[in-house]
Amino acid sequence: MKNIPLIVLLISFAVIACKNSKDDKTVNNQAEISSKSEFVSEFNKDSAYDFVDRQVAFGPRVPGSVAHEKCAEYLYDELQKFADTAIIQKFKARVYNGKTFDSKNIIGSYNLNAQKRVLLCSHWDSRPVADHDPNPDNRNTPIDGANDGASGVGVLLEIARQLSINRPDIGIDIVLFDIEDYGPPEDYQNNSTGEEWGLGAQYWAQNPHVFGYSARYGILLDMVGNADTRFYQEQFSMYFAQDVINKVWNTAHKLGYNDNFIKEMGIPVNDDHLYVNKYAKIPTIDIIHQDVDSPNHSFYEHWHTLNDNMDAIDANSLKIVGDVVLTTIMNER
Ligand code: AHN
Ligand code: ZN
Repeated sequence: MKNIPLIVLLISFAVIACKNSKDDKTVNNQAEISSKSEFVSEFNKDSAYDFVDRQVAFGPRVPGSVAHEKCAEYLYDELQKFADTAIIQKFKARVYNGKTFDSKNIIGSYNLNAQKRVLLCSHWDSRPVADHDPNPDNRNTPIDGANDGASGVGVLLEIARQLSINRPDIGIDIVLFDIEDYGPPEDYQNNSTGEEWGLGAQYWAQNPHVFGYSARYGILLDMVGNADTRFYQEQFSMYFAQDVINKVWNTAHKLGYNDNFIKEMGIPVNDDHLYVNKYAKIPTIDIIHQDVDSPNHSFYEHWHTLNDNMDAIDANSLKIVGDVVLTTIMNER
């Protein structure tokens, strides 16, 4: 008779103990959910499309042109509206044929005093020649660069606008590089070193806008606006910043963008991120469309042709990239 209450007592303790541990777990999970996965992107695809359109409307943003000058003012004004500070970094760039251009990297920053920072970048100039155009008569004509240039900048301007509404916990620097696309034409006969591209990024990476500048990581956007985007894991990004690739592609898959962010190795691309990795030593990835079946260097089909115009831009693609990048940075603490 004496033992029965003891057993009952023990069982009750066990039940209570079990219940408590379950409750604790539930509480912990809820705390985790509310502090971490709460962010839902409100990236607006029409707004992003409009930011692309506005740049293209100036005409080709070729270094030395009036359109280039006017577009620089526009980009600076937009960043000044949305970021805590905006600055223009002026420099002279010498291109492959010996010509020199007054050039401008345009930079918008949030939370200037934050130690933890992320760099977002894209190039804003457009190519002076359509050297890959199917029609030989077009090959000396400057391109709109709706995808090659304006798309990445359009996504970053919409991200800038979003960050002005819903502020990030960390520091963010949006750097729009000038004079990426003044590399030698396809038929250029002289030797080239490969370093004739990405001149704005080369300058910034060796002369950052803030002395001793660093960031945890960087994300470069290049050709992110065509329909049916396919982002493979670009090879220099894998070499320098595999953790960043994993973080971004995992975020994309959580958002359901598995068909656009493909977890397979792409080709290496000599792009702005290479210099940010090499000179600024910031692990930086390149989100860039690659068409592994295309004859046109695996880039998007209208790459360096006159068809790289607004007709080639799909707002849904801008949204996919925008959601992924914005969600990635908003989940940083
Ligand atoms: C080369 O073709 C060597 N680099 C391509 C980088 C680029 C040009 N991205 C856009 N336009
Ligand atoms: Zn280009």
